[in-house]
Formats: sequence, C-alpha cells, structure tokens
Amino acid sequence: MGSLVMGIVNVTPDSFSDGGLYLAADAAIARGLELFAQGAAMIDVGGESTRPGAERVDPAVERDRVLPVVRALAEAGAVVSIDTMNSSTALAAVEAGARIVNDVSGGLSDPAMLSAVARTDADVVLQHWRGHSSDMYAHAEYDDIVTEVVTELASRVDAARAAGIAPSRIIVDPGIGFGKKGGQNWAVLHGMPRIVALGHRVLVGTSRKRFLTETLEPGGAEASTARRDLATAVTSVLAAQSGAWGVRVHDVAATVDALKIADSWEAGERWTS
Ligand code: PMM
Repeated sequence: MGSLVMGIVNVTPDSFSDGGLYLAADAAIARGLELFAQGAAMIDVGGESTRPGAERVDPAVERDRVLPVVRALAEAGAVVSIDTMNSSTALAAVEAGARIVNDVSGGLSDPAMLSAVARTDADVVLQHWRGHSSDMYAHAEYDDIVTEVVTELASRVDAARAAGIAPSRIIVDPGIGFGKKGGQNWAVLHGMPRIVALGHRVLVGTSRKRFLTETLEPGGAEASTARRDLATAVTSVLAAQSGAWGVRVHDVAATVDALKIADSWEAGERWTS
C-alpha cells in the first residue's frame, strides 16, 4: 500500500472541524510542524473554508493568511500543498515554496487556474466538484454516481492536459462531501477502483466529514472529534487498500499508525521465519 498522509492546516476562522484554531500564522506554522513530525508526507495549507454554506474569501485575504505559513513550512523541509481555488494564490504559494496546488474545484472556479499551474512545476490536485459551498447540495443529484464522478474527473484531467500540465503532475480526488450527501459518499468510496483506473494518483479526503457522523450516529446526534478521527483512520486505510496514493487528514498520528498496522498485515505474506 504505502499511501502517503497529507496533514491539514486550515488557516481560517470557519472551517468545519478546525476553524479558528490556526488563524494566527504562528499557531498554523506550529500545527504544520507538529503534523510533519508525526509523519505527514505533505502539509495542505488552506485559507478559505469550503464547509457547506461557506461564503467566498477575498483572494488578498486568503494570501495574507496562507503565505507566511507556506513559506515557513517549506523552509522547514515539508512538502507543502496549497488548498486554493484562486490562481493568484496558487502562483504566490508556489513562489513561497508550495509544490502541490490543491484545487477543490478541479480548475472550474477560476478559469485562469490550469494555465497558471501549467507555468509552474507544481503538481496539481483536481477534485470532483459541482459548485461552490454556498449551495453545493443543490448539485447532489446523480443517476449513477460513480460513473458520473469518473467521467467528470476525466474531463478535468483533459482540461488540465489541454492547458499544458503533464499527466505525471496530475492527482485526482473524488471530492468526498463536495456535492455529495450521506450514502452517496460511501458509493463513491466503494467505487474507488474505477477512479484509480483513470491512471492518475488518487487523493482521498474523508477526515471528520459529516457522512462519518451520520453513519456513527444515524439518529442525528453529534459524534465527538475522537470518534470521527477513528472513523477517518479506518476509511483512510480502506482507501489505501483500494489504491489511493494519498489520504488527507486532520489527525495525522492516528492515520499514520493505522496505515503502519495495515501495511504490516500486507507484509505478513512475506514473513518466512
Ligand atoms: N476536503 C476539504 C478541503 N479540501 N481538498 C481535497 N483535495 N480533498 C478533500 O476532500 C478536501 C480538500 C474540506 O475539509 P476541511 O474543511 O475539513 O479541510
């Protein structure tokens, strides 16, 4: 398996599970360094919340939030990913040391994004997305969700290639929770092999998302962060077993441990004495 763990640092006041905790640059940098020390292979830094219902953030405000954090983590030797839908923020972050541009809209939100990324040597994450968070569930209508996610991701890959991004730089992501409700997310995760069959690295982000709480507490109660982190470690291992190249999580230590255990299980096949 050997999947890589991407640690999350949201430099926002309003992200779903960690909004407000790391809004100050010092706190965000310290958190990123902590996740790096815990075994994160890359750190995803974001300055705009995409929680359901979230309003857009001015790109200048977004840049003020993320750039000091990107610069400090890159200087410390971390592989930094910039979670942004804005080409101006992506370019500034790459200039500050980011090596991956993580666009949850797969290049759909900012028409200049893919050509901007093409001019850099950064990798790009193209996530499945059907619209901004203000009304994302309005688009959660599917006849055959796995086929539609695969087809729509393939068209984003085509757009990225047409803009001049080499296939080897492209990572795809099914966009768990983005324009997908409850069981639709499980359908997409179950369909992972068809997403892997697109032939690109696949990143999967289930961390602490609402569909996990809905599964743990079908009656509508809240599930604690600890329970959602345990659920995330499990879904991340299952994603890795289904061929994910990377998993995006808040609780890096738990998922690193879970992947170590799952990898040892697999390695048992080669144990001879
Ligand atoms: N999820 C969130 C934000 N960015 N990026 C990628 N590539 N994949 C995801 O699933 C993803 C993302 C929302 O989660 P958060 O607000 O808890 O960070």
